[in-house]
Amino acid sequence: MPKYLLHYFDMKGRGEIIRFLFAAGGVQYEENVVQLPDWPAQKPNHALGLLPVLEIDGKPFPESISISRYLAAEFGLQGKTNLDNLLIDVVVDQCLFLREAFCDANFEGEKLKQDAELHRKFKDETLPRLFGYIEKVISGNSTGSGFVVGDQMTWGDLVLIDLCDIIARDPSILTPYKVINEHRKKVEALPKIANYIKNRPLREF
Ligand SMILES: N[C@@H](CCC(=O)N[C@@H](CS)C(=O)NCC(=O)O)C(=O)O
Repeated sequence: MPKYLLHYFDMKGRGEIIRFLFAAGGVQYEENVVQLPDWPAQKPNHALGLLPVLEIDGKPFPESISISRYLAAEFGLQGKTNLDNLLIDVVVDQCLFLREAFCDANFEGEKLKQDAELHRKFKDETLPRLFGYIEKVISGNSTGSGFVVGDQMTWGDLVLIDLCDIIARDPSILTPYKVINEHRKKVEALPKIANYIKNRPLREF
């Protein structure tokens, strides 16, 4: 097994999906948790000047989703067919779009903001459209497993629960989405995931 070192901030953010993958894979890794005041000194050490970065045997790789897709392949958390992997990628893309839209409506840099119109648009237009689609994907899974694809959890399921955790800051926002709520409960109850969530540091974002 290679030696893994994750560089990310003391927040869930874009690093949490990588932590979820290590938990789901049952694989050990080390973490350099960067505190914000220390970041300006560390930023020039990273080729893109952004985190997360995962070092694999000392070689650094940026980009949270590229890293996640790689770890999913390494840990057996991809789909079983190319078509399943296509559907996972589609769901992951929808989740990324929703994360951006949610952050635009709620954050100004590190600070919280409340843009009422962006918030309304997110809740009443963007979320129903994209979650409506994702609910159809889950309901349409021919195995009836309740996962995004196939009969086992994949990294697509982890990306979705990670997104739900972020947007559930306002818990009522998820109420209309029965299939997604059931999916979230199911994935969060899987032993390795439940154990990770129970023991992870308390981080709001
Ligand atoms: N597409 C990149 C985006 C990375 C990114 O925007 N990272 C932010 C934190 S979530 C960052 O490093 N910000 C610090 C900075 O801009 O100096 C990914 O998904 O990994």
